[in-house]
Amino acid sequence: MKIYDTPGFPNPARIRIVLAEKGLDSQIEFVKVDLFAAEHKQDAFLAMNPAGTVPVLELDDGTFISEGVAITEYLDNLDGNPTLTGKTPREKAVIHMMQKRADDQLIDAVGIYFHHATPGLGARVEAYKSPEWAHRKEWGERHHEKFVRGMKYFDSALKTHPYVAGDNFSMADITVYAALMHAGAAGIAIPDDCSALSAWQAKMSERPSVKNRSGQVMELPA
Ligand SMILES: N[C@@H](CCC(=O)N[C@@H](CS)C(=O)NCC(=O)O)C(=O)O
Repeated sequence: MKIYDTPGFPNPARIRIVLAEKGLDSQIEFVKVDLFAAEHKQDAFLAMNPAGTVPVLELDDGTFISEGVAITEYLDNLDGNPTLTGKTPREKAVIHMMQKRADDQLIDAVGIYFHHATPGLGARVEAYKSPEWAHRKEWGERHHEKFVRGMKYFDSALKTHPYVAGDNFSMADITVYAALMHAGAAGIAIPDDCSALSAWQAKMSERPSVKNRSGQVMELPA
């Protein structure tokens, strides 16, 4: 199997954490995609993922799978013992519900803020912002507000149970963690009153699948 991704970026980080959780790292060949050079917007990449985003998983039979949830479902079920996406109908439903909230309120929101209200990946990749920059910036700022509301929601959820989807670690935790990682790189901090979210983030940082990613930090153009 191959993963096309960019080390240090938040959505690729989700899958790298999944691979570590499942002990699958050694079965993967990583192919680096240069986001700053807009490699993900070229025809060769768009043929693998028309959305033009990383990560993409390529199976040995040539099938391309994009979208973090789909890739996670595939990798988690390979060994017949899903530990991240739920075993029972109830577990699966709750994990997917929280995952969707984490996507919508956090990781997608911070991404929209980053791409529309900040220089994002730089002029070459973000050229589509022009000439409506002011309008798009407001759109981005609204998603900053949405992201902050999302952090408060997840803080309240984590006040009543240890992990995002309940008593067990799941892909929803990985998504929230990656979203906070992106927020940190974009200059958004966890609000002081979100103590449960901060404590959970500190606990997540100590998890081997997360901790061992040292050196993979999102680097933005100066
Ligand atoms: N919903 C997608 C989101 C992927 C995504 O937005 N990836 C970012 C990197 S963290 C990307 O490729 N951004 C480049 C761009 O939007 O131009 C997923 O789950 O994989």
